[in-house]
Amino acid sequence: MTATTDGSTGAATPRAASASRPTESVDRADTTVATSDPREAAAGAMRRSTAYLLSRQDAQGWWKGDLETNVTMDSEDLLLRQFLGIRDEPTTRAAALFIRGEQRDDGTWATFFGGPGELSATIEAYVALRLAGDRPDEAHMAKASAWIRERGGIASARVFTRIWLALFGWWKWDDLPELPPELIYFPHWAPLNIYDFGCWARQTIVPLTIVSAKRPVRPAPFALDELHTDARAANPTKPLAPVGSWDGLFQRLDKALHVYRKVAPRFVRKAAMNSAARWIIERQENDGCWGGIQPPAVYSIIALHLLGYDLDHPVLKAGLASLDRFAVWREDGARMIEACQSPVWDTCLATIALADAGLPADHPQLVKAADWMISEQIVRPGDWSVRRPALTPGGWAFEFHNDNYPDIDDTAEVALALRRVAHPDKARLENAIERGMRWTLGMQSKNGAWAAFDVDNTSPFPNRLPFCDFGEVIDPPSADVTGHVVEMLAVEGKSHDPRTRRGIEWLLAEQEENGAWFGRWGVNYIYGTGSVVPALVTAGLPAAHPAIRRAVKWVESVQNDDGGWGEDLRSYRDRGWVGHGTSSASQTAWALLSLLAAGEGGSRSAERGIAWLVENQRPDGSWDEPYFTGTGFPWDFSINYHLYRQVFPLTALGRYINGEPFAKGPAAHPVKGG
Ligand code: R03
Repeated sequence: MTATTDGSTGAATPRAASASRPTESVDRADTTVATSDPREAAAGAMRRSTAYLLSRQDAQGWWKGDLETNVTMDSEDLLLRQFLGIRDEPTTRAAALFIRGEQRDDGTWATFFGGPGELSATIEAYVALRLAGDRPDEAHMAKASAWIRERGGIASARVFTRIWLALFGWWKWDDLPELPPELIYFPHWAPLNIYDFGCWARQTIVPLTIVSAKRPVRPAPFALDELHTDARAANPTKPLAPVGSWDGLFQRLDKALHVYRKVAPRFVRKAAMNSAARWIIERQENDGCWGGIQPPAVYSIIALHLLGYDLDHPVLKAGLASLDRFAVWREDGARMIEACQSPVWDTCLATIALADAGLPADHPQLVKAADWMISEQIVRPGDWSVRRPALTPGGWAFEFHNDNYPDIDDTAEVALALRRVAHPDKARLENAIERGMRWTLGMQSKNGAWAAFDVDNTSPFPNRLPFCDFGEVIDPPSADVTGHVVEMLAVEGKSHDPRTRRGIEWLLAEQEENGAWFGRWGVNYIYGTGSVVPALVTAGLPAAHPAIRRAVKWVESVQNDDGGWGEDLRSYRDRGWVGHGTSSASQTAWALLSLLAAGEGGSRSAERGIAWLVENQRPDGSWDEPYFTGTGFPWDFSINYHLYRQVFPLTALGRYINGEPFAKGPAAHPVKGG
């Protein structure tokens, strides 16, 4: 279907299109690119990008770009070391170098490139620099502390920040929400049981129940008066919300829990903490980390240490060693902590990109990547099994080590990547894809869509807890993940399976008024739309379908004058930024993926987008991208995936030149100018 519709849409000639839009950058393209033929220029860019990406593969077959987030990671790392009594000078110096380098001119720290100063990040960074010996009266410190006080001081920071400060007596434990360890006893059908939380929140909350029960306070290495404001002036005791309201109910629940803490039978508490500890230890991964992400790892280490595990205990030793592997050392000696590592995700995306670029399916580097991905398939049950006890395992996780939490997004993309490789052991590859697909089908939520990690993780209660004031705490289905799954199912010949159809129906119902789809794990509507349009077309929706037409119209309507696309993180807060922002390589590529899948590869809009990629490529075949285009939690936590800027442009260039990967028949749009 792709091929037939393309014939007609590709008919608009570039000349005619450019005549109607006189201001565009045709001239610039002609002067900066070695050739005046846009297709030849694109092919050259594709070749350079292919060579660059091939050169970045690890000998074991994987790719991994840095996963850059913000200085809370580095600050908390120093606070953890301080708490455990293992903070050393070289580590402190290297972390402080990184943190100082991230400070903005106004004295604050942001949580993404170009973003506004953020209170909790600024407080954590300030405290970390004080640990490193920076004095409060130094200009950069005074500027930060003045700004913090202006914003209400520590009292106005998020719960996690205040927990870190409570560990040193800089904040009162009693002024934090209660997290009772008895939570571990709630059965999986009870409201607010740990399986009602998204897996990342669950893994974080269980150790924090122990910390919150123990309320440890280590001697503060210095006072922090400069970050406190008159608490009552800044935060006058707010009246509780009305009794009948949900907020009112949960506020009173928290008050009740503060009372319960004082009367809880000691043996119950102790047993609950031991159960929580067992739960944690059972979930430690082979490399010593927890869930492959920073928060569960640091809080699990603290919690177990508080229960008497000393730092030489194998569990803690491995845990601490795993944290060291989250450190990226930069050339200037600065040390950056990754929140998480993305090798599986990067490897499947790189494989897809290289296949799109026309690398032969049996290329040794693709076979090597496939081998590595197959070896990463998870064949044991995980926390997802609580809701799907009968489902056979077979998913992939995002990280090197996270066997307990495979995710549906990675599983769909790995299956799509494996499908592109001609592996000498065909049966092994087919078996891996088949298992991954079965697992994915089993993880469909009851609304017909797919979430990242769990099934039907949509309880309204977790979000109501006063504790939950940062990020997302549940894992409901999203359009971007569902798009990836539908594409994978379609490629595997399941377009007409009723389960795929339900996913498609859900996607069609989920399309926004403007024609776009929301981006839960990437910024933002450009990402969501770039996932859904190729999926729907691969599943057989004609490019002329009204939903596809509306999406194309939207994508074209938000193209920047320079030919690229960008969408600012503020789009998560402010409708005015939806689809708008400085052009970036990954977002330009996502917009192009929508257009190309919709048969618009011959359009003037697509051509200008391709020209943007060509013009902005560096001589070594790579792109630069300061903008954070990955989403951990909309607005609250953003990610700059350092490989996004390479893999997505290569996929877009490849599909522009070679056509859609799964289109039947000839290249998806006719070669022009020939
Ligand atoms: C892109 C698609 C694949 N995708 C997986 C993406 C994983 C992204 C990294 C996850 O890293 C995390 C960082 C976190 N921070 N804080 C939390 C957290 C979770 C994951 C967090 C927030 C609230 C609670 C608990 C933890 Br409650 C920094 C599907």
